[in-house]
Amino acid sequence: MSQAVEYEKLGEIAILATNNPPVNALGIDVRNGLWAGIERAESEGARAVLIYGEGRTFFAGADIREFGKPPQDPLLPALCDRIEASPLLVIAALHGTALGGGLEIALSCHYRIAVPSAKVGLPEVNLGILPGAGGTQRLPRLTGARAALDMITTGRHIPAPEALELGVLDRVLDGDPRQIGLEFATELLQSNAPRRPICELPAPEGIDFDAAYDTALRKGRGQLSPAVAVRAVQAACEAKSFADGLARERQLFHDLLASDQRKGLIHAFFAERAVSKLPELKDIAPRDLHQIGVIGGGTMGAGIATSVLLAGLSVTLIEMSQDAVHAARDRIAANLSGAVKRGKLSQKEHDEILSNRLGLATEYSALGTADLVIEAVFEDMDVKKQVFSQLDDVCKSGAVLATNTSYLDINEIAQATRRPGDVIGLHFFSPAHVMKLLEIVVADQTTLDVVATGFALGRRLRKVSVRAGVCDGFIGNRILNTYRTCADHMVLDGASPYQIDNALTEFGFAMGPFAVSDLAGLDIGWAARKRKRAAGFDSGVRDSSYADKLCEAGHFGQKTGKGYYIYEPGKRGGVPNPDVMPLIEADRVAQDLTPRVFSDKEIVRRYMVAMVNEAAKVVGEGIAHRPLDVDVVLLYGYGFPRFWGGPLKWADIQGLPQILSDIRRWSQEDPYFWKPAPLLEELVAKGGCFEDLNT
Ligand code: T1G
Repeated sequence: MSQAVEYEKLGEIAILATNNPPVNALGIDVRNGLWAGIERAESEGARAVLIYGEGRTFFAGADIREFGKPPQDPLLPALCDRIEASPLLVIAALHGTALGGGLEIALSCHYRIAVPSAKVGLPEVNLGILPGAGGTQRLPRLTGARAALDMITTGRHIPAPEALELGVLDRVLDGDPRQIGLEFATELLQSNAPRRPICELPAPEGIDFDAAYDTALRKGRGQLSPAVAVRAVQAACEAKSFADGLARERQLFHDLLASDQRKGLIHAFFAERAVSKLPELKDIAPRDLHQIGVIGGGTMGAGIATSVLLAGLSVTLIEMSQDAVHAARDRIAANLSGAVKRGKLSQKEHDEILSNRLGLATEYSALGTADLVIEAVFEDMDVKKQVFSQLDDVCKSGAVLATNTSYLDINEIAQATRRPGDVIGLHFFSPAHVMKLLEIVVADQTTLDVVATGFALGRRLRKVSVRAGVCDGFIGNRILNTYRTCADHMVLDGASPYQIDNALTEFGFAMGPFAVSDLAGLDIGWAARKRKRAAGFDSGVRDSSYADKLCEAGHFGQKTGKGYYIYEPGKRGGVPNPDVMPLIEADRVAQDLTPRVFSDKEIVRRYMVAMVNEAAKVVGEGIAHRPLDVDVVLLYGYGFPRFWGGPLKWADIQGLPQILSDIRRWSQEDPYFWKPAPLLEELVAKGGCFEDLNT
């Protein structure tokens, strides 16, 4: 009997208790244990079997780490069929999250009971696959095709009371899973309840599956698994037999298992969990975090304060004047009202936060007791230095001094204090109370416990925190600057901003680079270009003026209703601004450039290769310690399509040698922009890939 599954017999009931921390994943030991347990119960004359999980949850699914490895029998589908076919009454008692293969095991049982806080779901589409152990065939027989499709194509975790209503569960009862399971099993035996194998239920009524398929494809924006899962549920309704439906599910499951999207999505699953695990922080305790200070109540400052308040901490926000204090309070109140509207906060909590946990002041002395202070003032080095020297004077010893700068040199800011070891970058993304990404920027003298404190804050704020080193733009903005420049170059050479945006949304981005610029505000790029021009461009940099002309005309994008697109109030998205192409054509003429035709394929390739090349430089220079850090930054901060796993996972899937040869070919036309990253050359030379550097 495997160690992972404990067997016990109480009267007529055999009990199979699984203990495979952290989430009772259905790895080979668990599968063997369950199979052997069923057989033993049958051989020892039990009348019923109770299956439940020890620890924090029922089975949270197949063991994802086994994907891509040689399969080991018994496989999950066979185990589910074995459980369902048992002549004994099999009952599952659920708590925590019964997900994927975990719910499929429960569906192969004859009765299901759960504690009220339990959740059930089939989230396989989020891993680029579909439920492959009968979930697409058994669930619709209980809930009907429409409800099953909603669960399977969204991957939603359904609370137990709703699952009871849907017919997935037979009973919801408070208590310990083992106890409520035993009571339910006893009651079923006493009432001679029949076995109820779901496979014997009639096929559910069909719906318009072609329409459901198209909807899933459209919503997936290039991700295939939800749409393919529709075809599996269709088989549950249309197949001649349950076995035929299972076979169809299996075939579709294997198609997706072999797909690049599965590799990308599973990489994203583990990468987003690995980014906060830094070997250098093992055994390093973070400093205490109770009272947080925020300097500056503009959009970013107010968003950061909101994020901190929503995490249950107290905030003291400093602004220059009473008017600015009131404006900051209004912004925070508006953010919190938004959370009330989204059901994330009750009105009572809203009021309690504003009256008890938000302090507002104009004097820095109000920060004397703060454990950590986040500065979010105007992006100017002199202003930042002045703020940090004041913080140095007023903050208690041991306070962490953080800056939200998105590109300035944090080493230089730290030098404005007598405690550079306490200075760190906490780079939030706008809107800070919504965006999950937090770049934790470690300066040369930042101490490890201050880094640990940054990650501790990130956990409290439910952020995905990624460590970054100091350079212009850290990880995300530095790489953005490169692929954005590549887009500008393609425009000068003949592509239109609209063709580029379409090609990249087809590739899977929520928005193309020009629509993103309109959203962020064209004035930000304009200010950056002016700053760089003032500093003097390197020779070889290609400059363009069409974007400046748009700004000089007062068109800053969505905030002015006009940019690359024209936006009508109340309407989603914009229509191309007819003034843009003439500006671009004039720029080409002025630079004596002959436009050429770009295919969508070439546009995506150049854009992605530019991103990968700069990302390889960022890893090569140690700004990002691992390629997965870059992938997670782009996934959570820059709308990178999750099913590709991130730019460096995409690169590994595409193949590094071809990427390097593209760069070398394009460097003949633009040797300044297309310089191959040394790390990329090194990896290609030794036949390696970025994944090798993720361990
Ligand atoms: N396999 C292996 N490891 C897993 C795992 C799994 N299914 N689920 C979680 N872990 C690890 C995770 O990597 C982390 O490890 C630790 O457990 C805690 O997780 C045929 C084929 C259950 C809601 O998609 O959604 O069944 O980082 O940090 O925030 O149809 O984990 O500590 O080393 O996420 O409390 C379907 C995936 C599989 C569920 C808990 N199941 N897991 O969230 O903790 S496919 C899923 C989750 C399948 C069949 C198919 C969440 C969670 P480490 P955590 P959490």
